[in-house]
Amino acid sequence: MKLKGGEVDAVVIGAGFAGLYAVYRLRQMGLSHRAFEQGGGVGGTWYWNRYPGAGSDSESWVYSFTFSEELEQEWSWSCRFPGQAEILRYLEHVADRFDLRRSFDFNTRVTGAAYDEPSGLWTIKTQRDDEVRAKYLITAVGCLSAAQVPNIPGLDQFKGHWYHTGQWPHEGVDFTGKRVGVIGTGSSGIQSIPVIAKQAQHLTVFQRTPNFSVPARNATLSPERVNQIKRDIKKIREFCRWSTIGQPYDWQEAEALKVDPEERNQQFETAWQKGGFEWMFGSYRDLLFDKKANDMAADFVREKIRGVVNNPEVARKLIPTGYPIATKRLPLDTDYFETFNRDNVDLVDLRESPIEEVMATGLRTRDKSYELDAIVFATGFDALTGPLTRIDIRGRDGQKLEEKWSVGARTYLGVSTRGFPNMFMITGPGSPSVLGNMPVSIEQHVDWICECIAHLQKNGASTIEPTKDAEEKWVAHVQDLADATLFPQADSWYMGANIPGKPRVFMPYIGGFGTYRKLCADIAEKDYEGFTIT
Ligand code: N01
Repeated sequence: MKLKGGEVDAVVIGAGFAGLYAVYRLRQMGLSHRAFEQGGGVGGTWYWNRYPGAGSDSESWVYSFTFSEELEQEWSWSCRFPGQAEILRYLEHVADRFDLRRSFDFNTRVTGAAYDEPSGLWTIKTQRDDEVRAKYLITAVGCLSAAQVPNIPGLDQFKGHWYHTGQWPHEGVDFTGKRVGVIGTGSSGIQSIPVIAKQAQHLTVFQRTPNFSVPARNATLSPERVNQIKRDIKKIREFCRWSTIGQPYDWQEAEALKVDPEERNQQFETAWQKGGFEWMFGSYRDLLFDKKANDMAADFVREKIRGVVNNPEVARKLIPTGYPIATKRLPLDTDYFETFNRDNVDLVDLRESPIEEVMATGLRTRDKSYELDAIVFATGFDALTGPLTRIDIRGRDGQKLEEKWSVGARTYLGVSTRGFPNMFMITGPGSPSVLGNMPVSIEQHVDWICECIAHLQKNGASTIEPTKDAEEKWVAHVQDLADATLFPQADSWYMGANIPGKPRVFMPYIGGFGTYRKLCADIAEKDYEGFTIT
């Protein structure tokens, strides 16, 4: 098919890690493209999430691109877990170094994309009334980009300022002398609470579900350590690619239930002192499969919380119960539990006394009113499906993606969905995505998608889309894998449980990054088995 004027081969939506790399690859392939980004610059997650304390939970040297050896060697990270500003600087550097910005229209939100059967093209519309036609639609919209502010009566009457962590003002917020309320104790709350507490006159934390958290133990990297990482980086990266969660460590062979208690405690303690996700995901392989094993890890953390928090009543409220550890996304923290020992910090347990309304001067729970100058919503996102269904995407016969997924996301490999030909989702639902180190998932998806497009172009193919059978089997497989773990036991955003009315379905693929990578490669090798190519 020959493209006419005003048409491009591909449209990319988003300028985070995924969109930047997609544009880089499309350019290398000599395909015409346009890219749209609703923010005023590159960065995606790191453009929007500027709340105090925001930063990566993956080690800096693996939370970055691998596609350019020069880039890898030139860029030096300052610390183990870089903050938002440093990651954004990195992504801006990547955009400049590879001259990627000129492909993007910034401040331009894609409002809709519709597939036109006769021409085999997508028409993409933006809020600035652009209309572009493209053979391929590549969504790089992120998994956690659709911010969720709960519908609490009275918010419009509030006389102070309120913020969502995922849409933080670029000029920053000064909480000095202010009475602040933070709602939510997920990763964003747990990162921001200790920092806000140090600045605000008073902080009230409104907690619905207590969370487990592991110390990050962030530290600056010495020049020697930076050099050593750069020397070893190829090996480290290769390990990440084939590991379970895209990190430079993996489950141990040993099982918590089979080692003696002293050895187990010693292992937990040593890893705790080291900090980071490795405490959980470099530990015993049965922790996420066997409730008894999981309880051992959970009890270890509960004991740590008791040991840190001075007031036993506050400790009781902070101690998570009722769901297995790490089945809600495990946060890393810097002095989170210690923060509740401060004189200017109070904890409100919303399970005992739920929020009833926002007043002009603060918040009222069932039992008490709290005077506040500012409210921070650390209340999360409509994860994985939200960023896609908030765009009016229509496939064959005008079918809306939102309608197709009203019973839960249905995809093949998390990269495509039947009825939406030539639409590729980078880290879509049904792929490993959020279950590990995002840049690893993103690069694998972009590479696979671009090789698939190259295959279609080479063979003069018009469309690709999954067969009904392949999609059904994939959805069932993703579910079976999740059901074999403890994950479905938690009301998590992985399950869609944080969004009222969202179907309760475990969304990511939990079979491991390496296994998934191999599966995708095999499918491509077998002439894109499970897809119909016309
Ligand atoms: O959101 P969350 P997040 N009333 O959904 C509570 C990534 N991330 O922005 O548990 C009262 O985890 C809710 O309570 P409950 C990471 O993948 C990464 O913190 O539903 N409370 C919960 O406590 C992460 O998992 C990084 O009962 C309400 C909190 O708000 C994901 O983003 C940093 C409520 C939401 O927690 C999302 O994290 C930050 C209501 N109506 C985020 N509604 C790093 O890599 C919700 N809550 C460092």
